[in-house]
Amino acid sequence: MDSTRTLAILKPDCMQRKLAGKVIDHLFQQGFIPVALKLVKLNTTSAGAFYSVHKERAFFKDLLAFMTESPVLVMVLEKEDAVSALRTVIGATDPAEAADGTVRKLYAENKQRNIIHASDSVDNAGKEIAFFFSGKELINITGAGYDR
Ligand code: 3AN
Repeated sequence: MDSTRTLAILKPDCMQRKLAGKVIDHLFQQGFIPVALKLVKLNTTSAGAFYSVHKERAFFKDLLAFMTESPVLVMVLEKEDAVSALRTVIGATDPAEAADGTVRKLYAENKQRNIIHASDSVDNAGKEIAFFFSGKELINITGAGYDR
């Protein structure tokens, strides 16, 4: 499994509050490089499939309602140890518990409206990337000029 790539989703609250630019800039400044990016309007079926691990949780129905409110920006980000690096940069699920300077501490409102999703394991990153992108959509950034 490729540990240099992870999936991030800028959630409906991030889009509605026009914070996407700020969050993307934050990720760029932390050394993440996008290798794929698209705007997606999830529906109950696709959001339910993406979050199927949570289907027994009390918040599942609310989570689907929230994730289908507005389009989301889905990105594959590349960096060394991308999965754990991005989890650190976004902070805890609950912004009240997130470390200072993390994306969720800076911008999130609560456990549900928490701005950004990031894959929680290398295994899940592979599955989540494949959920949204075909292999052809992932750019090979070696030699793409980002190392200058
Ligand atoms: P994370 O996004 O930090 O990996 P998960 O995987 O535990 O957190 O939860 C998936 C999503 O479900 C969260 N991003 C959040 O939007 C929502 N969620 C998690 N816990 C709660 C909760 N207790 N109440 C409402 N929504 C929740």
